[in-house]
Amino acid sequence: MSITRRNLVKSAAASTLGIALPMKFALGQGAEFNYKLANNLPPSHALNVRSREMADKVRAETNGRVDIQVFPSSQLGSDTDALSQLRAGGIEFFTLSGLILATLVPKASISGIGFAFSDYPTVWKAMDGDLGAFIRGEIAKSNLVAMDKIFDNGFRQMTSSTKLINTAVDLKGFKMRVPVSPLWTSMFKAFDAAPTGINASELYTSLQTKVVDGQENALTGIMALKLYEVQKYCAMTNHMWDGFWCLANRKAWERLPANLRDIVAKHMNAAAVAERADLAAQAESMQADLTSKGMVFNTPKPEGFREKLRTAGFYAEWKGKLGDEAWSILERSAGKLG
Ligand code: X2X
Repeated sequence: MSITRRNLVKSAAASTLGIALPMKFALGQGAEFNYKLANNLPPSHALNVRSREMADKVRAETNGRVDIQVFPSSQLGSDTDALSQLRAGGIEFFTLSGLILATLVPKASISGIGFAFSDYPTVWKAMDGDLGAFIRGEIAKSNLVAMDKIFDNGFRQMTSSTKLINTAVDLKGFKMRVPVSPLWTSMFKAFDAAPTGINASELYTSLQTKVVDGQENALTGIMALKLYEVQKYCAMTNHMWDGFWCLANRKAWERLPANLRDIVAKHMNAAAVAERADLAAQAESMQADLTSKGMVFNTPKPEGFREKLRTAGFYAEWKGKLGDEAWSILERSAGKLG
């Protein structure tokens, strides 16, 4: 069969509907549980590719009883809105950074402390180990359920439309977008920047209209959100790691019979693990891809940035806020901080 555009369109449509299944199941009709999964990333991001795959597998393995529809790109509302809807039960599943979730679960910030993790093996050991278990315990106190495996968002880099960021001094007064999160705001205040909390849904526009001059995200996010269209420079600061907890509304979760819950959890956790590997594979070419789109990279020395956080009292402040227990779990996982 020759590959025509029409065939391609047809087969793409078929695969998003899960062609292997009877149409009734594929369209979610007749499912006992029609659940929504929201996130803030474009459909092309690995988190969405793996989430759609997860939904197909759940539909297949539950014989169509559980139908999860994935809503990318903040279609159901900004992160702040979607979190409220998740709590109210209007959305059943939501993948969200722990640092944004921290507006509800303060200790979920702990994994984003500046320069805590130096590499991925340390991140996954911590997040799949004691630190992750501690955070999931905190999340559970707020009537949300977090799946065991967190999705990767990546090590974050700083971009700008106006100038290269070489040292912490370059951040002085710099109009920086940060996600709506106490930790993010506090960290960029400690750098002496001028941070503004803006949801991902408004990020591109805020850069385009120069409400802010810069932002920070992992290269995969910069690519997926097309930020290279509105940002010129990228400083490889690796100033923090971030991930997305896959959260469920507790009532919606407990409405699922235990055997179905096990199937959903299994596929959601597998999706997160697969997405981590996708991002790792993409990391090798991402800088070159963004360079070909016109971005200019530099690699600042991290010590000066770290020192700035230390002298601004950032580590002492957050140790106080998060408490000795959380801090010692983090230091046991990641090494001495501050
Ligand atoms: O809002 C962001 O910058 C993003 C997409 O990285 C998060 O969800 C934290």
